[in-house]
Amino acid sequence: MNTKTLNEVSKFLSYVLRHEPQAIGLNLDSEGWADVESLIAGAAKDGRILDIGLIQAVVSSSDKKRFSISDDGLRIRAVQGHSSASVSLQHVKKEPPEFLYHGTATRFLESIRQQGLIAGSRHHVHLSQDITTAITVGQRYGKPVVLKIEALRMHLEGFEFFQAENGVWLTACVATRFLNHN
Ligand code: HQG
Repeated sequence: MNTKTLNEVSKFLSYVLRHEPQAIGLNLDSEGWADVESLIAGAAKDGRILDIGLIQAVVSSSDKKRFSISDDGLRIRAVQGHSSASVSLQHVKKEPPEFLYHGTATRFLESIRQQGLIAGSRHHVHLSQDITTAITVGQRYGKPVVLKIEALRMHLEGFEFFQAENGVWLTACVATRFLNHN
């Protein structure tokens, strides 16, 4: 299976499993799970031919382990990144390391300095444990800049942190007093 096809299907799965399941008449439960058969049927109505082999190939080749398939093989979900209101995934609460990183674009800095980091349309602000990942994330929106977050101090002050199945750190928002330029 070529990389272009895998990337394209991965983007489609991110779209329907994180943001717009109704675009193909799909239902997600509150933990984000969708029936694989319904996903294949919904995609087909949209003119997109998927099969279980292709879906499994996308799941197993995802560099960020974006998706997981249930043990019985019948259901699939995105492990983080949702904006869909019907989903409220119960991520594992965890004590963060001393620092976490957030990659963004320089053009957002002024607003971030005023408001802190906000989740926007997603359910959480996304943070990473390493600077390299943060740079890649920031590059998606322009000239990247990495912010260093005093995660442990936030945690000690009562802010909750979660870690998604794929290692991405999540929190509701980050106030400016916890933010530094790396
Ligand atoms: C910015 C990818 C102005 C924030 C990645 C970001 C991640 C503000 C953008 C995951 C702001 C939101 C999520 C404020 C935050 N003013 N801009 N107050 N607060 N922002 O895509 O974190 O490849 O929703 O810095 O790897 O970039 O899709 O979030 O630039 O884990 O699996 O608003 O998406 O994963 O952008 O990325 P996003 P994100 P996937």
